[in-house]
Amino acid sequence: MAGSTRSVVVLAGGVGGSRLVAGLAAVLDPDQLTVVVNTGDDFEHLGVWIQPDVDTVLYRLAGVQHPEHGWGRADATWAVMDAVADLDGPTWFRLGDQDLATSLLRSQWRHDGVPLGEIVTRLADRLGVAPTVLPMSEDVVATRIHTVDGADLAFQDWFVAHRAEPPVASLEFRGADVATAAPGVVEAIARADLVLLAPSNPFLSIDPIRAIDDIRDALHHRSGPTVAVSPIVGGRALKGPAAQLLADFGLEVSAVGVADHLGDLLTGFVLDEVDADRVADVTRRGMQAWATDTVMVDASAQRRLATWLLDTVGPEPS
Ligand code: FO1
Repeated sequence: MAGSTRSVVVLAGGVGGSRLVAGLAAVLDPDQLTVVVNTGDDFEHLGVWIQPDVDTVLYRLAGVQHPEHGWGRADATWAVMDAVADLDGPTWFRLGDQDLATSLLRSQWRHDGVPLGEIVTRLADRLGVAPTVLPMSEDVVATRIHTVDGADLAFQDWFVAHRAEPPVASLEFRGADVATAAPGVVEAIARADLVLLAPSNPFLSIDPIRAIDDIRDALHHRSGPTVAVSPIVGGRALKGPAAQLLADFGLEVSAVGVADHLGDLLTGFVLDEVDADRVADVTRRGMQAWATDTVMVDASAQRRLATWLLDTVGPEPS
């Protein structure tokens, strides 16, 4: 690891982002890594408060995430969902028994008035997760999907119940205008040698985070490098609706489209090697650009990309 990269902050959302987080956790000491997680996907369901991206990151760092889904837990059993179905309850959002335990405890602590950052810390400690995991805010920020045909959908309703199919006119991060960064977030960004944007959905995972004024300000005012890894490879998202949203919003459906969307935040952008021919198009936009193998097919690929990033895009050795 480059000697000068002592503290790294990574902004992350769902499944794709959590892979890079796992790679960074494998090559950095825990006190060198802070993960700031999107909470725009959070919602109340079956009476419990669910935080999908927080849980995806925690389970991935704990090594207990569901291998196929990427969300929920590897050892998932579905007795509760089966019983809910028997009682004609909602089963469109699949909560495994073990995953439900996380949300039950979270909901109890939330009712007891425990701040969200403390709840995430308790869950991280109990899952044996060593790096610092912070929610972007302790205030509720809810991603709403305004569809082309005029619907105003809650994120999970659009993403899961409607399978992310209705074309999107605009996104709203309801509550972001009055939300503040969770304790520790602004400080971590300000002192970070390197801020990384994981290959998460730029609209659904990164935009809610930068919609919070003091986080956006901290990102704009920091002196060190801020580098994103493209979630679009060869014109396609490896998982999720990022490519479709680029098209819905009239942006180029490519890594360059993502660099355009995130541009004013970034000092650098990493494309996958299949898009190496587009590096010059990104540098023309006034940021550094590199191409490497960004597809993290397994744990060693996660570690390899993390090591490459720390050796290549980190601050110049002092
Ligand atoms: N995504 C689905 O497509 N179907 C599901 O049934 C589902 C259940 C689920 C339960 C807990 C959880 O933490 C995440 C879950 N997700 C499910 C993923 C969820 O929609 C996340 O918001 C995505 O990972 C996007 O970040």
